[in-house]
Amino acid sequence: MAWSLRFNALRSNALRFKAVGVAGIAVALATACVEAGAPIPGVSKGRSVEHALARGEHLPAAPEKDTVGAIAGVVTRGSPRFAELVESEHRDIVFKDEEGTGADRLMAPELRRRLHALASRVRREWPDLKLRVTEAWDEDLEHGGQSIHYEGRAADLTLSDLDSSKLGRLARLAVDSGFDWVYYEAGTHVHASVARAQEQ
Ligand SMILES: [Ca+2]
Ligand SMILES: [Zn+2]
Repeated sequence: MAWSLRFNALRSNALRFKAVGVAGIAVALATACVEAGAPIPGVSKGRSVEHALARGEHLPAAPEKDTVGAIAGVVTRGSPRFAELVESEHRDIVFKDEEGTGADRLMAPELRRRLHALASRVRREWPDLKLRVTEAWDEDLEHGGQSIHYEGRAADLTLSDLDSSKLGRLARLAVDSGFDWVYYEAGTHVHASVARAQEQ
């Protein structure tokens, strides 16, 4: 049937209508006829979906180390550089702290400043949700290589509802909050890092 061939040719954003019967098919066909760049059905106006980062995308396009600088060394607990880390006790941020050590709350001052700015943007965008930090300073060397986490200059972020469909937008808000390098790294979180203060 002609309509089924056309239906198969629809873009994926229209396929969400496929299960709702004849009326839904009519809507889907109408969608296929509009020009590229038209609003996506089911997405409210002003949602800035076009400004969300795509999964696997990072901004800027340059590699992280070229943007924020390589770590000078791993910061270990009790070392002089450990004393330079600061703690976040922001009430609008959920800290996962699965380690039970409080390490997720510890970070470089320049990271905390951006993190708190992002927490405010998150509350404005989603009043019922909070920013969630699953990792900041990492003393367990779980990130491999010369991770920026080892200096407390990177954070792994989600929202409190763990809804992965919002991560692209969260990544954009991180860019807007002044993080120097933002990566929608995987379906599970956004990684965002900052340059050392003297490099800014
Ligand atoms: Ca953690
Ligand atoms: Zn990370």
